[in-house]
Amino acid sequence: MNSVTVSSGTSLTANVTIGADASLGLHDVSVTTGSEQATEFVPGPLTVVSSAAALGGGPSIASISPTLGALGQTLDVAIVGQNTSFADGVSTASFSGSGITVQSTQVTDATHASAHIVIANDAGLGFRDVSVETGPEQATLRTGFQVLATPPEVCGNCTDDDGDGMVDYEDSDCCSAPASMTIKAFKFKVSKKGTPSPLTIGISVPMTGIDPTSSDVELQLSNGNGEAFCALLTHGGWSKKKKSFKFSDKTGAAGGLSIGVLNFKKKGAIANLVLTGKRIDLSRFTDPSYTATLRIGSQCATGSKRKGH
Ligand SMILES: [Ca+2]
Ligand SMILES: [Ca+2]
Repeated sequence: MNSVTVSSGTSLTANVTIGADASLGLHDVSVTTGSEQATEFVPGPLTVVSSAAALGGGPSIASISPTLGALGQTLDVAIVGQNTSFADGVSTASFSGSGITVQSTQVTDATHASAHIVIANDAGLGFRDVSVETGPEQATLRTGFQVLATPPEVCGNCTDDDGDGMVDYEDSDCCSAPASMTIKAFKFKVSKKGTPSPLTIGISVPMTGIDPTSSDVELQLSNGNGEAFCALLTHGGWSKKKKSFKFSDKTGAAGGLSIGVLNFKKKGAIANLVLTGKRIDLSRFTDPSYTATLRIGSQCATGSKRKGH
C-alpha cells in the first residue's frame, strides 16, 4: 500500500504495488477509518493475475453459457477458457458473492469445463464474476453471470419459463421486433369427442433470406385460453425442392404437424407457408380467436385470425 487519497465519504483511491511473489487469485479489500471498518460485500473483489494474463496472453474465460440464472435454480454452466490448462479433478469453478454453490466442476479439455451450480433462494441478485482455478492458474470472467429473481425466458422450449404468460417467441425476451404476418388460411375441426383433428394453417410472412434446412422453425398458437399449440419443426425435417422447401415428419415430434411447404413470392420478401397435421387436439381451447407466432431462424412474426371451420 503506497498511498490513500480520499475524495468523499464514500470514495477513495488506493495506490498499491503488487509484489512479484503475491499469490494469484482473489484478494479481500477493506478500509479502516478510525473505529469504522468497511469490508467488501462480495468476497475477493481484487484479482491478482500473472503478468502474462495482465498483458492479455494469459489464461482467461472467453465465454460461459447460460449467462443468466434465477433464485432456486440448479444449472450446468458451460465455461470456455482461453489460454487455460483446465484439468479434470484439479480445476474448480467459483462464482463471486454469496449464494451460488458450485457442487462440481467437470473438465472435458484444457479450454472446456462445466460447473454444476445451485443458486440459493436468498442469493443476492445481480452480476457475478466467474472464475476457474487450476492449481496456481486463475481464469476469471468479470460480471459474466447474472442472478435474476425469476427464471429467464428460454427461447424454443415451448415453455413460459419466466411466467409472464407469453411463451417463447410470443415473449419480447425472444422476439423483440416481430414482423406482422398475414394468416391466409386457418382451419381445424373441433371434434365433439375431444379427439385430435386436422389442422391447416397458411401464413404469409415478410421474411427474407430464410432457409429452414439450416434454421429451425417454431409455430405457436395461442388464444384467450392460453397456449394452444407449440411445435418445433427442426431443420432436419426440411428439404429444398427447386424454389421451395418441403417439411415432412412422420414421428409426431413436430407437435403433430406432418407436412409443410414454404415458397416465396417473386422477389423473395414474402414467404408463404402452409403447415398441416392430421391429428392435433385444439378442442380444449374454446376461444375461437387465435394468434399465431412463427419463428424461422432469428426472424419472428405474429398475426391473428378468427378460426374458420
Ligand atoms: Ca420458453
Ligand atoms: Ca415468458
